[in-house]
Formats: sequence, C-alpha cells, structure tokens
Amino acid sequence: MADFRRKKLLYVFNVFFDVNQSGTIDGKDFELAIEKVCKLRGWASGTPQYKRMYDSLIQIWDGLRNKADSNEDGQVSIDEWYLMWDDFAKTPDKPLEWQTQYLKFMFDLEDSSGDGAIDVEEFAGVCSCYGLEVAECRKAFQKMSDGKPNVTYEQFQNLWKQYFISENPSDPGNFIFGKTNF
Ligand SMILES: [Ca+2]
Ligand SMILES: [Ca+2]
Repeated sequence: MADFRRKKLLYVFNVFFDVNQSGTIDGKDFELAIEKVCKLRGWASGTPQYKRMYDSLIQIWDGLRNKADSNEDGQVSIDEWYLMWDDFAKTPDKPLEWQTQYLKFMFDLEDSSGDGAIDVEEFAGVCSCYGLEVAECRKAFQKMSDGKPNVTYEQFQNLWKQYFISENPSDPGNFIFGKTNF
C-alpha cells in the first residue's frame, strides 16, 4: 500500500475511531464517540435522539468488529484496519455494510440542518468536536467542495470513496476528514 494512503488510514483510525487513544479500536471508543456527538448536538441520555445515535454507532461497531477483528481479541488493531481498507480499495463499489452505515452516519451528522447538503459551518462543527482546528477544517471544506458552498450526499459518497482509494494528494476526496495535508 502506498505511503500516502497508509497515512490517511492512520489519521482516520487515530482521530475518528480510536477516541481514547489506546492504540486500538474497541467498544469503549464508540461509547466515547456517542457521548461526544450527543454533547455536540445537546442530546441528553434517555432522549430518543440519544438512543438513535447510540443504536446506530453500536451497530457500526458490531459490523466493524465482525469484519476486521481477524484475531478475535475484541479489538481492531491498526494492522487489521489497514487490511480491511486494502480489501475495500480492491472493490470500492462493493463496500461492507458497516462502511456504508458509517458514511451515511457521518453525512447525517454533518448535515445538522437536514437539508441534504453539508456547508462549511456544519462540517467544521463536527470535525472540531473530534479535536481538529476550525481554521484547518474550513480550508479542508473549500478543497473538498472545490470552492462551492455545499456538498450533497451524492458528491460526498464519491469523495468518500476517493479518500480511501486515492493515491493522488490533490484529489478533493482527501479532505473529507478535515485535514489538509498528510
Ligand atoms: Ca481505543
Ligand atoms: Ca483484533
């Protein structure tokens, strides 16, 4: 796998999945992610929105673990992570179910107004809740949207695919997780 693609995969692993920075992904990371995004949205535990968020992230974790945890230790290591995305790159039109669920989850989370498109404020709001600098998120949005004010779901799906398979640093899909260079 090319170094550039490996760096992108490592970045998503570290920032969006291994939330407690333990070096592997497991259920605890997802529980922290649930707290993080519900706090961002102002959803208290016990509310229907909290429950929906909880259910969809736990379902994503179950799907990820089932496919990627090949040594069955209950955790997804960085090597297991690389292996799974290397398989994805071979047949990007046949994603795993959890991968599609996560793509949709991220889009819906970012589209906080629910109008079917992401704008720069929505994008920066979510990325900064994962600890990224707002200024860099804004720059990343300009690059991924090619200077346009919005990114639709259809566009996002293509950018997403590009993120995980592209080895060309100038492709717009490289910027969908808020980082401008690798
Ligand atoms: Ca972890
Ligand atoms: Ca494992």
